[in-house]
Amino acid sequence: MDIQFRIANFFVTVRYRIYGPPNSYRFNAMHVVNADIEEIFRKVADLLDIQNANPFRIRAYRNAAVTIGRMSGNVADMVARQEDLTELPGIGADLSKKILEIVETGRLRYLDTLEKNAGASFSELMDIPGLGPRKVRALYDALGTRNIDELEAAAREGEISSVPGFGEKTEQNILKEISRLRERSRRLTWHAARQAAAPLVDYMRGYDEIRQVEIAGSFRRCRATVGDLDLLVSCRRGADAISHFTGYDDVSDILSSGTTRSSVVLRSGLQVDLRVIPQVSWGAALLYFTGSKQHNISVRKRAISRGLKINEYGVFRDHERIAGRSEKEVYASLGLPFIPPEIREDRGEIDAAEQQKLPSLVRLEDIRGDLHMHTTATDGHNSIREMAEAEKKRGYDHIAITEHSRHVRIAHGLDTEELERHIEEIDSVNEEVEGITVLKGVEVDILEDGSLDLPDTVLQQLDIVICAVHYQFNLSEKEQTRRIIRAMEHPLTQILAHPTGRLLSQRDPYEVDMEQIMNVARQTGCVLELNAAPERLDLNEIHCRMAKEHGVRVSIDSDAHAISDLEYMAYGINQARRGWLEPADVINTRPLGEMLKLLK
Ligand code: DGT
Ligand code: CA
Ligand code: CA
Repeated sequence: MDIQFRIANFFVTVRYRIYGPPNSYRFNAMHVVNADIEEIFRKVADLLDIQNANPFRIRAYRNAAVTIGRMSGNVADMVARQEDLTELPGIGADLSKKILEIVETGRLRYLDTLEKNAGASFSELMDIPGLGPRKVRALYDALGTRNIDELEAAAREGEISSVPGFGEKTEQNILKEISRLRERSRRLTWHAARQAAAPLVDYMRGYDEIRQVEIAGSFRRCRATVGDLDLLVSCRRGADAISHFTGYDDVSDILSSGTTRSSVVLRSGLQVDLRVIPQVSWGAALLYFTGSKQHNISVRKRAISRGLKINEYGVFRDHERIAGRSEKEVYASLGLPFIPPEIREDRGEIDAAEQQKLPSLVRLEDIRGDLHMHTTATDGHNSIREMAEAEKKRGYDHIAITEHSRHVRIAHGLDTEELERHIEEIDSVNEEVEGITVLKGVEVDILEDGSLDLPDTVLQQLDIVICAVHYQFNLSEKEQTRRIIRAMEHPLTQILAHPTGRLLSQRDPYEVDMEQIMNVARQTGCVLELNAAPERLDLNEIHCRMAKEHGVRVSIDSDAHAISDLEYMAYGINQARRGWLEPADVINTRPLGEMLKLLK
């Protein structure tokens, strides 16, 4: 999907529809989301890289992309409020002007120029994992492959394996990744979906005639990625709701529009299906459209076995509606308590409900600390003190500052001496700030052989040692597993960060035997992290549940690089709930003293 095309297309539609011809158009800053700017900057960096541009310039765009991607406030809102963008870290006058251009026009002419100069869709090719700027260039030089279709054709013909530096394995990988890419690019992260969903829900709620508004589907179940939004409303006259809906500013395409349902595509490419629901059916419809499909099927089986019929209009005995207004009522009519949307995946929740054994899922209010974050000492944007003050406001009683170790050069990882200075700074913040304890931590790199990137003498001075894999993702499953296990068995490591390394819509998890990791975690007392960054959510829900079953404890951490990222904790909670985790399974639901006792 070409982001610039999507954005520009939207602007053309809206310009003409609302504002008349382009000249009279004044931008409406609402519509460009941070992810759009991030993606454009990332593409600029990649294209500059292919063209062997100045590394400093390339780095500037990459850093800007990261900065903007990690912000939870909207850059477009800052523009609307005429705030100074150069206040953002790494954004100078030139980048600030480019951001303005993107927010105002939905495009960056500079990117167009770079693409045009290249004469090929290099940016599209670089979306394929394993293909960086150099390899894309090499393939282009050898085979003339200019886009994904041409690359796929070349791979099928076996031409890629004949290019020096590319073997048959790479060729097969490219084919595999192309099909994964096509699958992935259809889904957004939950975070990105929320950025589109929240203003839409507000807009619908703002319409007097509408009584209830809810987003159902995978979004309500808090899946890590969302295919489309399923919006339900109740309204006296369906047609009013539909015309209000299709009149929403962010709509780029109306796919269908009737009297009780309509589908549109938002400017971000996200499809929204709206259904107008009669109030007597609200609960039945909410349950049906929340899904999952498999959960619905099991619910229907249960209804049938009790001589009932269930559909999106209600639960019926013969022709009499016996339930439908609320989900609670619908479940009750089937002899079940309310089942939280996050676990409606047909993974045993109906049996558990039947036996009154549903888990008491962990909630955001249960969290007392956050054990993984970065500050200005490495690649973060706020100081130790600022992070501590912000977390104190959240009511936490402890946090851990966990900078990168030296191996992660891109993130300015600390060496031994720098870390020791950093420890002193944390000590002094602890003296100044009351009501919250700042633990001294590190996110130490697991080197290729499974050893750690800092000497034991340094690690011993810390309260929390988190270990993590940040490179060499493509080892075999056996090697990767052995590498990680060695790090977990190190007497000083306490937490394994983002255990599978996945980056949603960018990188698949590395190959690792999670069953073995779980066993070693139990034996050693190593805690597994549920990294709550929206593009990670790693452990995933299946692994959370596995951890619980293995008696392995989980730590839900924001991995914040700025104060605004601290809210990622909520995304981690969503995922933990999907994995059936209860407060007792999560170490940072405990006050500091108890939490420390759970660390090895
Ligand atoms: P997504 O959009 O791919 O992230 O996933 P969902 O779960 O939102 O799926 P979607 O949008 O296709 O449909 C929304 C809900 O509607 C789904 O979770 C369950 C319900 N649903 C859709 N199609 C069927 C069906 O054929 N049978 C049943 N029982 N339920 C369905
Ligand atoms: Ca959906
Ligand atoms: Ca749908």
